[in-house]
Amino acid sequence: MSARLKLLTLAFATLLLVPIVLPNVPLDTPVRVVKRLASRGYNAEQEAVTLLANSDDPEQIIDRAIDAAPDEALTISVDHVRNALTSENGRSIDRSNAFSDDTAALGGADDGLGGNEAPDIESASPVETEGNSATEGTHRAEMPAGRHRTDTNRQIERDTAAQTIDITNDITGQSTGTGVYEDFVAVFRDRYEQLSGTLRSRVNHRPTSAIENMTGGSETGIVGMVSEVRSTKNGHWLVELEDTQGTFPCLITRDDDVADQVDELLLDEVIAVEGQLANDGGILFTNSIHFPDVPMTYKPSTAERHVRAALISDLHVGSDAFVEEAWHRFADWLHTEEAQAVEYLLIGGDMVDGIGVYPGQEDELTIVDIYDQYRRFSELLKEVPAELEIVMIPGNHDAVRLAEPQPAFEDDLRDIMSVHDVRFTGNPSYVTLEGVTILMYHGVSLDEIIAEIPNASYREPHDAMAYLLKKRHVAPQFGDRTRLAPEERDFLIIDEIPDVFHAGHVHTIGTGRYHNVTTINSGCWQRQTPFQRSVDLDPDFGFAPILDLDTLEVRLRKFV
Ligand code: D5M
Ligand code: FE
Ligand code: ZN
Repeated sequence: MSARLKLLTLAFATLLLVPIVLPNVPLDTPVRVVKRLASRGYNAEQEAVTLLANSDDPEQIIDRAIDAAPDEALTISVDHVRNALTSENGRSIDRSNAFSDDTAALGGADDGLGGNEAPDIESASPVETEGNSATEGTHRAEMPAGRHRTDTNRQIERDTAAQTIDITNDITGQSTGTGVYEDFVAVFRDRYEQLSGTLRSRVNHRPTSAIENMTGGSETGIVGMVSEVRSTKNGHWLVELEDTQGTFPCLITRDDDVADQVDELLLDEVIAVEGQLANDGGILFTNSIHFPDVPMTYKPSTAERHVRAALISDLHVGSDAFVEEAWHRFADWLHTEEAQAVEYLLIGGDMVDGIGVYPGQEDELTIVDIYDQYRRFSELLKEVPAELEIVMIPGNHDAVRLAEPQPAFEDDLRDIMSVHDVRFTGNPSYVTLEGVTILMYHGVSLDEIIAEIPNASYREPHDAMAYLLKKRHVAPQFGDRTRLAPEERDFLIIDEIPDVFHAGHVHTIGTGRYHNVTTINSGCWQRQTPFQRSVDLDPDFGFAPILDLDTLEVRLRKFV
């Protein structure tokens, strides 16, 4: 058994199963109806919710509808409610409606969870893992099959008075770029100006135009953007640096310690070098490379009370590989006492699978209309407690512009997704929860980091994220994977040091610390797709990293 697996098993064995004691809440609004249904483990058709909310005694009708619903039903339908309303004893039910829309929506998808028999609450509690590495798939079978039902008539209460959210660096409504050449010049100039700031104070540097006139053999530094990295025929490295004055070649010799850092270099990132000019002055023999980086001494802020945030991403609703059962378990768990301190839910993009994202995608969709995908997503979001503060950024599968920075969802989609108290913001954004600043970024550039930097891997996505912190930019290399929309200023710079960096996109999970900044990649809610199988990408699905805002500890909870 691997060490990782052992840890998981141990965590599972020591999991505390707390009986839920919840106060009774009067029902009057659709939100309360949804909450109550969700706490009993049910989803409901929108029309059914309206009927229930408008009934004389919603509480009793809900109980009747649930009692009468077949065991396999996951969704309370309009018919269930009508039957509950019209039947004298509230027990008559049309069994032909046993299967809900959910079952149909899942189509041929098999999420490995088996049937829909409702187990008791304990056996379906999610596995909790501590530690900082990705998990293997082998323990998945340990979870009993079926829908987790919280069999209670009562709700847990969250005191939401202390919640505070502040959002900054949101491109939404501020986009000015038109994609012309001048815009690219402006955004690269801004990137250089901002990122060279801290580097300038750390090295004794000169502009490239001045270095050209210096005598051979002098010591100097350069702060520049990497415009080219190439190896020489002798196996040394030539790094071309560009500043506002011009470019200058820097040689890194093969056997020098500094050569190890060449592997980390990405085009378009801003670095500083120090070294000695060659005798003819035409090249810099490089002794050291400096990155904008996060200081090792960075002290993260923490919240003043025990409160938690669930950080998730990449649901891919509409995909036949979306793990709907795992989502229901997660939503149910949020209603339990164990999750009482979870007051925030951050969603890092790829809410839906989208349409036309890759060739042949239509064969892997159960919902082919983009609006229907968001409607379904919104139904699923209704299952989480209404008191949660929810923040969402878009990802590359979402219906916003693909180029980064991505603005938040537009009004038509906001209307669909505005359940509970949702805030929509751009990708990337800084989201400060009770003093803890979380940088949310979907993560498309991680594909580039993993492709370019030999030490970065899909297995340790949190370590790949650390390179972005080191470069102080969420998408350093402007290339074919990362599309950039030039704006007046570079919204992709990590100008403020976050306390927590949350990304997704790569569909693997991991958490770590880089110079005291907590890095979290939140995995996904989608089983392996045929494409991922072809490139041997084994996704971690059905996880929710839970972040303690008072200690910055992260626990990975599994719902599959
Ligand atoms: O991306 C999920 C992960 O899979 C991410 O690491 C990119 C990779 N992926 C998925 N489809 C492709 C294609 N067509 N080319 C290259 N890489 C891909 P997601 O954003 O969820 O699709
Ligand atoms: Fe994704
Ligand atoms: Zn993505």
